[in-house]
Amino acid sequence: MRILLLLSLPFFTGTCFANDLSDCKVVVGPNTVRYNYGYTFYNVFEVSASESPVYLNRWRVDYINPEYLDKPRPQGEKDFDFTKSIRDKEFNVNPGESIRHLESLGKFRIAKRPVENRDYDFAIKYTTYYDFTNMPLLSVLDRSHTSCGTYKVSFCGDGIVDNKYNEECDDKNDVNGDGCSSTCNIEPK
Ligand SMILES: [Ca+2]
Ligand SMILES: [Ca+2]
Repeated sequence: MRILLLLSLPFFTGTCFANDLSDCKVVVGPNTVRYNYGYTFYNVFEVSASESPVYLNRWRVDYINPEYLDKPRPQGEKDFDFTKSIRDKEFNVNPGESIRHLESLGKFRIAKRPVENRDYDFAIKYTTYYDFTNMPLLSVLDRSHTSCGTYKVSFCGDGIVDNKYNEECDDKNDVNGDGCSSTCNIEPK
């Protein structure tokens, strides 16, 4: 019941997060995603075997370059929520466990093609807040943990032949009739 009450609180707001990866304790990626495809994004929370059990009670998600993501917002303004797995475990992660605890509510469509080559095009930053109510003596430990996923957007016209998405060629343009079509298929000469 206590946890349900905590969840009904408004989202944590007011802290200005850095618009880079400097506050990420863990960075995963860059993973490749495809322009105009839809994806579910999630974060895995791990507690090493040598740590104490962790009780989670709040979270926030921030973005770097959010314009790359067309978010469905299926439940009001919420993009993410705790998963059923972590709810079933009453928001408790035991030592040695790894759990998908935060997940997007629906698929986000990749809505933009990058115009220049960077280390990553967008990032999702997950911060989870610990609840030390049951272990007050441990509350001197770091209360939050930010882990970040970085992503690069692949598309027809980026100059990279991506076999995974059935590209036969990529001549860095979306023009037909020059040997490589606008859908990255080889054209007969
Ligand atoms: Ca390509
Ligand atoms: Ca072409």
